[in-house]
Amino acid sequence: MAVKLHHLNASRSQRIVWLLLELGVPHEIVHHKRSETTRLAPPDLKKIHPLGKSPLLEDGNVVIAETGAIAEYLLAKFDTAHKLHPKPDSPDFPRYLEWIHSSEGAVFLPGLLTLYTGMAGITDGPVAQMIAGEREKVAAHIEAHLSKHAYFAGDTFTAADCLMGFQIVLTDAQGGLGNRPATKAWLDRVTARSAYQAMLAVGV
Ligand SMILES: N[C@@H](CCC(=O)N[C@@H](CS)C(=O)NCC(=O)O)C(=O)O
Repeated sequence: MAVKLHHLNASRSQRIVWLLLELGVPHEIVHHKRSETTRLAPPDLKKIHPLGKSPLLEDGNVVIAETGAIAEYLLAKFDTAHKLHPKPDSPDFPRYLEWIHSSEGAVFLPGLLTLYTGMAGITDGPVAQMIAGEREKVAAHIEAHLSKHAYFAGDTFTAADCLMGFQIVLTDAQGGLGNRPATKAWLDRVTARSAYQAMLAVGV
């Protein structure tokens, strides 16, 4: 039976669409649309999971939320050959894990805060400056990493690139990449992948 992904437009669940396409896992996408006024997900998502947020994955009787958890679930079940995630004894594994979790953690937060403070009209003052500082710190950290490694986990493309992709596309769209040649080169490399292009056709 195909897994079912509940996807919200203009959301981080793009990463799971991309990962499903990279893995070649048979899947069904159920599209949900944000409210034009609140930007929240429609209430029917709460019938599937109490938080009503996307992405949400259904696999038979299993319902799983949280992007990182969904990614780990899919990889454990459908990437037994470890094409898209290093084995625990690989030297790339700790770095891979860190980026997988960073993508919803310290790396994600400044972009989210920029979005919310922008919506609230807070564009200068101490809070805006603090957020700009955090964004700069994160962008410099990513640039330093990608100056030394072709991909987030090392020399090969992994699910960590899918998960980090959304942040970097968002940062780029917010004009936050500045002069970051290694990050730009990585972005060009991964967005040229056929699975990324296929994701754009279904998952935006
Ligand atoms: N930590 C969760 C966050 C999920 C989340 O906040 N999803 C957003 C989409 S980017 C959402 O559903 N927002 C609509 C809402 O909260 O109603 C994850 O990693 O999946």
